[in-house]
Amino acid sequence: MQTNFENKVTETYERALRRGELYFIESTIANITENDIEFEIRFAPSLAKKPTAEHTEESPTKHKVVDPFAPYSQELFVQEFEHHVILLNKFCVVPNHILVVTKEYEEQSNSLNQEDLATVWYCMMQIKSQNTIAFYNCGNNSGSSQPHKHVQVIPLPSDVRFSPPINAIIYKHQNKMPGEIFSFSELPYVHYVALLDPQQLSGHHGHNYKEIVSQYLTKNYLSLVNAMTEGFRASSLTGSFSYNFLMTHTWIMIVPRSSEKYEQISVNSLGFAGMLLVKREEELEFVKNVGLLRVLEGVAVSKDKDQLIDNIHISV
Ligand code: B4P
Repeated sequence: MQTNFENKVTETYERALRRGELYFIESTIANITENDIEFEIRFAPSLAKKPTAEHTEESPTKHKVVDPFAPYSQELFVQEFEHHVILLNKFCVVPNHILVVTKEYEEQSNSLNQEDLATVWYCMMQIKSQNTIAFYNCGNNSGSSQPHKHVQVIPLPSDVRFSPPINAIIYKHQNKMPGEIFSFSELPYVHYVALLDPQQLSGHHGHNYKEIVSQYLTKNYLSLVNAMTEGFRASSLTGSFSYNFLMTHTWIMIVPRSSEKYEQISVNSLGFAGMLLVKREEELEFVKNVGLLRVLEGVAVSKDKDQLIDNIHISV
């Protein structure tokens, strides 16, 4: 049964689509298997025509970039919270793709805070008819195109066993202690994962539920951020860097980034969920030829020590 929130998302989506205020981008899925994981490559040719930045009409010569989230389109508005608004994604590849946007402008390179995670988790919990994944493209090399802080939540198909595809590896490590940080030998790039404790996330905390759960999520998110920061410090290099953060109902993952693109392929957080998006036939062929893990390794930080140093130099 759909919750009020889910109904509002669906109604707003259908109305905005009907009125031409939102674009559903048609795509096809190709699967490729590497290291026993069946990855998904989404091919969305019409996205290649999407403009990459919006400019103000009054001063086109100055190329002032418009913030699409302030003011946001009322047609895409779903719900307001104390610190956030929930909007529908104007250019979605899957229906009901929502954005959790800060009301006050904040940089997309900032860390997530407890309020961000509380709102994102609320949205994920309210979408009951499908599983969801939340993601945060943090920093210039993360695949983000909008600098106003926003976390995204997309519904996942319920009929696919490993959805998102990266679950194929995560399910092999269900014996890990919740909160323990680990990584997978199958993946060639630096990443940090932790399982979430179902007991901590259950609804048995009474009226303090939101506070307790968001504290728990923040603690786990920050421990991944700290593990990543320590990894960089261990190589005696400092500086801010970009990363992708992923969260499902059962695990969280962080992947430091060295660059936005590998050759022509731009990768955002969903690439590391095992769901890469490509916009041109040549890109699809390129990924199939070079290998998807090679593409991901190319935009992340290779586990290879020498490359780790090189990549960190690029990203600071
Ligand atoms: P960012 O964090 O800045 O970047 P992004 O998700 O990589 O999206 P990008 O804009 O680079 O789009 P792309 O063509 O690569 O997110 C900004 C968000 O704001 C995006 O969701 C964007 O669509 C949205 N937005 C922009 N203008 C808006 C407006 N005026 N009002 C409301 N929302 C606005 O990818 C296109 C879409 O496909 C993205 O949403 C992307 O997240 C999604 N996608 C990528 N891989 C996918 C996959 N495997 N499966 C399903 N969806 C996928």
